[in-house]
Amino acid sequence: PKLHHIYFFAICILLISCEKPKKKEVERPNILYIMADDHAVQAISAYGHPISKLAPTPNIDRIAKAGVLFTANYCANSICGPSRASILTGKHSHANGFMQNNNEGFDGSQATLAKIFRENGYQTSLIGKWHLVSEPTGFDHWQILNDQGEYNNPDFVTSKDTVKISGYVTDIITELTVDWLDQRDPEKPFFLMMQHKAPHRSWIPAERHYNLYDDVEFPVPNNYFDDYEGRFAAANQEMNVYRDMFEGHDLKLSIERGVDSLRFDPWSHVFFGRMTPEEIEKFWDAYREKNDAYFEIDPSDSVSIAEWKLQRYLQDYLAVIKAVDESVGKILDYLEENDLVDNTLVVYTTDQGFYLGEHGWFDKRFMYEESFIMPTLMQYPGKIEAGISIPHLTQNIDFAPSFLDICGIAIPGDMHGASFKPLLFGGLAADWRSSIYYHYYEFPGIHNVRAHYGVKEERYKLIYFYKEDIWELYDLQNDPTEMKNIYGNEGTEAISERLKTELRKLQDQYAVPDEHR
Ligand code: SGN
Ligand code: CA
Repeated sequence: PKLHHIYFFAICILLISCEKPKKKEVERPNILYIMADDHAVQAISAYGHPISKLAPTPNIDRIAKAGVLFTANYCANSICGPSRASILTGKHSHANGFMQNNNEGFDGSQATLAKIFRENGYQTSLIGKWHLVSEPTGFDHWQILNDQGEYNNPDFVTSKDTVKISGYVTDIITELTVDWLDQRDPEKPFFLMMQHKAPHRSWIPAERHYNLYDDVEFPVPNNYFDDYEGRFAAANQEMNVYRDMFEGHDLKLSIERGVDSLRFDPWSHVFFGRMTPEEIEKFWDAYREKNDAYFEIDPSDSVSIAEWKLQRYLQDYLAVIKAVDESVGKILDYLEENDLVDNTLVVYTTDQGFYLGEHGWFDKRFMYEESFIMPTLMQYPGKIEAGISIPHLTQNIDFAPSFLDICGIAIPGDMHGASFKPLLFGGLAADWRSSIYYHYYEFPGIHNVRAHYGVKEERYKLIYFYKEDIWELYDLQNDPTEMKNIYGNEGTEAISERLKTELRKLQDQYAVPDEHR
């Protein structure tokens, strides 16, 4: 071939390669943040707990398969509003001002994830549970449940009005989310928070799941009949399944065999008060027979009664989660059908963990593992390797800086959290933190959990109930269910001293004011 032929071919190749449609830059991914309320790690099958094997969550697990499972992500304050405030601000409770559920409302004038995303050209949307009392700020679109929200025919609040929407809360939130995705501006990235009420108390399943787990017997935790020896606050809570659950409201028991009337239900306005007569009839058709089984138990057999109550609790709680899992499946399918998978960081998490009978409990609040840990899964194919797990100590205060970092947005200097982007993208993390700080404030309050703060390392956890001046120390390696408070035991003094120093160091680092130490 002559030289001018070679030139000709070279120019052709150059032109063809130039003409290739340029793939859109994937620098600014969308963030699809899915959060449940009170979803325990024990109830997500990707985490492998025995309970979840009997009630699997195949759709939530898809996220772990396609991406990452966080195995040591913890909240800063194990209760709804405070956890949400920490997520939005990247700060511990004392700094964002939302320290307990009962307060005047989140200070929406401070910097939040939604505001920062919006300022950086993102469309921002919030659908579902909010629970921060004041109106949301920083969202182009928001449609939220009223306070805790209701399971059946729930009210949805917007800046304009409050409207009752027919249907089951989890399904409605999913539909509203899909509707919003359909009408969004496809030219701009989005930051979307889809926040379920489920599986929050009082665990009312979707009608189609009323009988889902009737024939399943869930494992009873070894410490279901905990005697709380050596643990003052644990002994004084009011969140015991067999003592504190309301037999109507929570356990959905009938007053008598075959009688379609609930036992004690102090908040009927959120239960039958939200249902149509036909829906109430369907409820009884599903529960009448299984409620009758309760009357077969000898009332003086307190162990059998307690175990029956645990089974009912878990059957309902996990049936509620079934609809959440279906919701996640619908959303993931939507991303696939609309070519959004590669360009979207999907997050699945919850505001805090939950007890499924461990220590005899439901609810949360304590710094003990089950309520402290937050199940957290993320996918971002191409960027996050599929099927990995992150065992590092991360916290909900890290969400805001991490999401911003992943989207190439500068992290405000006053956020407490750190970006875990390097951990996600396979970078080195030699200098990642080795301890985390926790602080629960809401006392006095429902469930009677004393205020406390503490520090957790991989192996040891030190907790201080500061109003009572009581310390607890746990060795999670030898005592993973936190049954033995070894504080003050011979030979543990040096560990306690070291952890106290670490605790004060963290309080200094986060500038915890003296009044909260
Ligand atoms: C309600 C629940 C409590 C729960 C709090 C806080 N009772 O008061 O059991 O601890 O919410 O939950 S209920 O029967 O009315 O649901 S949180 O998730 O919002 O923090
Ligand atoms: Ca919650």
